Amino acid sequence: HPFSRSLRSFSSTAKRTTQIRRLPSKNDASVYPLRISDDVKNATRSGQPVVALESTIYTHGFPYPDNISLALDLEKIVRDHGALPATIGVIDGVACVGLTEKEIRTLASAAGNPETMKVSRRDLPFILGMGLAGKKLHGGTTVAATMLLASRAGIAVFGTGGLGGVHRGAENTMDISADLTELGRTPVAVISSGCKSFLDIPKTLEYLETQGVTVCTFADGRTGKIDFPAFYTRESGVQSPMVIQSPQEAAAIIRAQKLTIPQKSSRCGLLFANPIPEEYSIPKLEIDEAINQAVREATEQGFHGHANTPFILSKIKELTKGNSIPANRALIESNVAMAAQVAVELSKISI
Ligand code: PSU
Ligand code: MN
Repeated sequence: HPFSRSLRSFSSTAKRTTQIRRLPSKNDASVYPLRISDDVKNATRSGQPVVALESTIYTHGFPYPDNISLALDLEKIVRDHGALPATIGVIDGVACVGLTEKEIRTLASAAGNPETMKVSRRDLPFILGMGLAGKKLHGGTTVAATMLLASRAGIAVFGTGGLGGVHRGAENTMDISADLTELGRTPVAVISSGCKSFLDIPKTLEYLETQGVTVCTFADGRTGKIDFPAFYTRESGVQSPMVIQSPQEAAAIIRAQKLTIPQKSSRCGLLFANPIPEEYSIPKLEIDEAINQAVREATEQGFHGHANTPFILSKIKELTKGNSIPANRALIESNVAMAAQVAVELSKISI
């Protein structure tokens, strides 16, 4: 038929003259930009405990090759506590919930490569869309993007190191991490060591209150006034809005939120702050000095926007001559162990 011939020649011309590939059809599962592992699907369906883990700490936090051993170690900690780990990240333009060991190695090995993206909420459509269009990038997901993907996969608990927050001077720069708005809109419980004091901690807590986010600090037996922790140190000088004593209490709070707001899209995130283990805590004065200098240099050298946090993190590492690394590692391990315990407790009470 002459018409079909002309269509054929039109399409082959189009193919030669443009670089854009045919986008996958909606039923083509092999090129769907989101992949949830079978283990995670089975566990969430049957109510088994699952813990989400982020990957910006591997791509833009811990250096290679320590990041690989950390990533595998965190997964082991979750398993040892009787829960399933789901490390989340973007591999070759596909968002993966439940990375394989090989994929974790690939992503962690891509740390330091300028093409490797730090993926927050705003970056997800870009990196996944570019993947569909043929440019396949790797990316480490931040707390915000990890929460979003965890929630999509039906995971309720997420363990990490430090949370993004309201930056110092935000009244001028408006630099407020998307982690905070994500907590305001996505029902995932995040267990972290609070946030680093290069951020403005009082403003961060104000912002979370406005967003309706429940913020509790684990007091593990301590009584009296408990600070919201500042990552390397247990003291921030800012009192925690609420205090809890155990993973059972955290699980009960998650359960209560679900019972009072049955509709998932109306619920928001919860933040459980787990102070750094006492023996690793760095004196506040010592760490404050390094943090203040890091913030000064970031301002002087013009590192703002999404480049600000990674710059400050690497500067702190340099200024403390690597002394901050064991503390950093210890607190992440402790948070992930706590997250696994919370997930296990939650699985016992949610039928
Ligand atoms: N703070 C830390 N360590 C980190 C991060 C923040 O102490 O690794 C990472 C987390 O992935 C967090 C992200 O979600 O940085 C926040 O970046 P931003 O401030 O650009 O939103
Ligand atoms: Mn920011």
